[in-house]
Amino acid sequence: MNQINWYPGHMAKARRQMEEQLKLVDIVIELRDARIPEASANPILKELSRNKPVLIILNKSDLADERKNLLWKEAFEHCLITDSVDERLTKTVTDEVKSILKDKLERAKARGIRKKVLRAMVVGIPNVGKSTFINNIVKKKAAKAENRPGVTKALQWIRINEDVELLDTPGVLWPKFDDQNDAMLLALLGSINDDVLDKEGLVRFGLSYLSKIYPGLIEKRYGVNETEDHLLERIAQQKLWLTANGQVDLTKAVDLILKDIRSNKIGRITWQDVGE
Ligand SMILES: Nc1nc2c(ncn2[C@@H]2O[C@H](COP(=O)(O)OP(=O)(O)OP(=O)(O)O)[C@@H](O)[C@H]2O)c(=O)[nH]1
Ligand SMILES: [Mg+2]
Repeated sequence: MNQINWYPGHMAKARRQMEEQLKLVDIVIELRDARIPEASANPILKELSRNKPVLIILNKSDLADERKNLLWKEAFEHCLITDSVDERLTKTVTDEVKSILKDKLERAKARGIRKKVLRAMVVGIPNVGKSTFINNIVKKKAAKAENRPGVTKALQWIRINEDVELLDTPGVLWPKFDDQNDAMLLALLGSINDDVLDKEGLVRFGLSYLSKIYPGLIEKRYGVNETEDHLLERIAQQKLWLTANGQVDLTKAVDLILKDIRSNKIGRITWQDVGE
């Protein structure tokens, strides 16, 4: 499979702007995809936010393995498990932010400084759910959100209440993936523009992982034993995804399986384990 890379111009620009805005913020809220908590950690963001407290949000937890969500939460100092239908999000997030910043706020108060608004920068890879998360917190459609990477193109401040402001940022990746396995996972779950991907390679990679880690799920969804060779071809045959002249239609199979994987039709799956 070819090397995966996707670093369009708006991301480099966003990175520079985020660096500037960082001076103004008290805390960084980093959204990760709960299905790939390590691969969705952006090394650029790590570097940018090194002097700020970071609250990690394991988002899209509704699509991830419930048991593994809890294991992952324990792996981080400050972490919340969320999804886009979480109704208590506003309170949970504001409480957590205030608790993380408690000492800082008390020190400021002791020096006679009354901090008016707390500012948080919301960051994360493309399509992880940053804009949806913010809309959910402010309980209105303040930021544009869509199911494809690269929707947010510019930085935007959004006020939650008199205490807290959030900065929505464009999803950014980094110029080069050192770990191609991470790149495959990001691509598989929709954080990289499909136009630059070898989708068939991705689906084979996905099926191979599923057959090892979640035996049974493939059989349940497609009626094919997961230990078989040529799984992709077997699934297409079993589901009768055929071309006009009766051959298995691999293009169709690839598209349908990729869609199933991204929308958790196969099951709740976490693609990385703690300490891997
Ligand atoms: N199942 C599920 N879908 C979610 C969740 N959060 C967001 N989504 C969906 O994920 C897609 C991307 O959401 P956005 O909020 O646009 O993501 P973003 O991080 O702002 O994306 P960029 O601006 O492109 O970086 C949308 O279709 C959302 O409905 C979640 O917790 N669970
Ligand atoms: Mg967005």
